[in-house]
Amino acid sequence: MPSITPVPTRGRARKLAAASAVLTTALLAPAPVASARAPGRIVFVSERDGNSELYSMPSDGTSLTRLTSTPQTEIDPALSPDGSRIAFTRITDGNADLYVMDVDGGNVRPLAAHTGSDRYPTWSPDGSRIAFRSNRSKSFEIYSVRLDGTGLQRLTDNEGFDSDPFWARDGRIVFVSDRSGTRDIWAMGPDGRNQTLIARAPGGGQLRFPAESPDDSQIAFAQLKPTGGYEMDLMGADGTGATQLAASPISATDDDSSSDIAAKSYCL
Ligand SMILES: [Ca+2]
Ligand SMILES: [Ca+2]
Repeated sequence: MPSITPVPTRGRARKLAAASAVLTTALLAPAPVASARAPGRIVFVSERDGNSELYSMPSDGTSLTRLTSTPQTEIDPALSPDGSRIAFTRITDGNADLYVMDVDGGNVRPLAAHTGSDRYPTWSPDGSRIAFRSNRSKSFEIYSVRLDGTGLQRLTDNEGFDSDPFWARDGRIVFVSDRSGTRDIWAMGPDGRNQTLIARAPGGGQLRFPAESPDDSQIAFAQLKPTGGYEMDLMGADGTGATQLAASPISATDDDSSSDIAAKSYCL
């Protein structure tokens, strides 16, 4: 059982939902690792062809489509809510920028480019904006931008580490922040208002990559241990009832490495 400290913030009753989670890491390449999923289709990262590329396949695995073919590193795929587009990170000469392409890999266009580390795109429920994290200012913060790259907004503003946004279907953005001393799970409105601590990490550990279930009743997340291993956990959206879904002894590295852990989760 993971020792998550819940922070009571919301008392409304929530129904349970069956959930599964997938831990992914480029360290496991060339085996495909799921990174995003829409009904009937999985988009994922694999190094099977020499460097990191994006692929998609139907959920039954009967076919495979290679979406990128570049010498750069493509990671962090995120399907749009309507399944027509994919936002992703491309790392060129060590600089991570964001792009959007059609679901078949065509029509690639830039979304957010800066010398800072721009990563972890996540779509708004209506598909009109994408939130991401960047250290283009003094520290890692969460931003959102329109699909054409205009209308950039900074949603967090503090000295700490804010990253790993997940835009939930109820409009809130769930994310990670260490403003309270450890990397904990927070949530905020789509405009950055009402930033609220959801779950505090146990001593020495770090919580990363939260993802809320479609009915917003549960949050899956990665917990990185002080010993270097990690596990995938699931808890209620109010931070209560944390349970372990999967664990791995693989050591985690810094979040900007292409070989670091990327965890995403999906409700069945
Ligand atoms: Ca590539
Ligand atoms: Ca960049």
